[in-house]
Amino acid sequence: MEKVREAANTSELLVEKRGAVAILTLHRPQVLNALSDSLLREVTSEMEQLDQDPGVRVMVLTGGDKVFAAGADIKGMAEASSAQMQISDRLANWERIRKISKPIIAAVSGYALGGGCELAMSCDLIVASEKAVFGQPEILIGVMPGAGGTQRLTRAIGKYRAMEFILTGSRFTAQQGMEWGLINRVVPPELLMEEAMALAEEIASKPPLAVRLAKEAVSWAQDVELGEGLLKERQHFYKLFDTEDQKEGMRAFLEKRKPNFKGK
Ligand code: DAK
Repeated sequence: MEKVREAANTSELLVEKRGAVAILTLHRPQVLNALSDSLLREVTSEMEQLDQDPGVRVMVLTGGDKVFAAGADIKGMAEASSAQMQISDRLANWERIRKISKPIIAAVSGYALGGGCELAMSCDLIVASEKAVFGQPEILIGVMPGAGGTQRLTRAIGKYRAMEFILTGSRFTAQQGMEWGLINRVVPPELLMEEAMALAEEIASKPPLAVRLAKEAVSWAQDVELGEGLLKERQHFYKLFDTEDQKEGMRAFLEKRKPNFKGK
């Protein structure tokens, strides 16, 4: 296992590599991992670096066992003007996370509220502990979700449920989230990282180019009209026939042996 290192010279984000999986841990315990501009920027930059790192195939984003993130740092924006909010690079960071090509798994325990819930939903899969609590409480402090909450939550759990949570600011559990299609797996708190790692390692064992294009294609399903999505899916499918891993995968099947994928 590679030594834990601190990213970007602060102690607010910890990055560790275990084999082909990189684990990013939010670490601002005194404010329940509230996402300051600088922390969000670090998460984004670190993800971009890991996206370019050939040794990494999957990322796991967590806040540890107590809290995922209680939202954007309210202290940092309480007195901000609309213009200041708009010119901050916050929105750009969210867009950059959306462009990460490797799969990201959120491993959530405790509160995932506001920007914290939005950050979990920016990931590709969500594994949650039984103690995880989700919500978009922005309405309680005079605003509304601004980093994808109204769109991603609605697409995941449906308009009527999302409307209720966003208009009342009430919270829902991991179990509810799983029943509604937002959460992949709910596990006892002590098994959270084990389960997230097992899922990450399973995906990391798959041919990386196919994983990357498949992630992109699934994401289109939320973004584009069906005809366009099907067309783009087919283009990605054809592209994979230019890869060695496609030849290896199909030959291995026919030769009744395990494939050895190289990411080429
Ligand atoms: N920001 C700053 N500090 C926070 C915080 C937050 N979001 N959440 C908690 N803390 C701090 C508390 O102030 C407290 O600090 P001290 O008093 O000890 O100095 C410490 O963390 C422990 O919190 P509590 O004492 O409140 O702990 P409890 O267990 O009693 O309650 C709680 C936990 C999570 C229920 C409560 O802390 C809470 O309601 N927190 C706020 C949750 C919230 O409203 N989240 C949404 C924030 S708004 C943008 C896009 C999106 C956004 C912003 C910009 N752009 C595109 C520009 C996102 C906005 C949001 O997320």
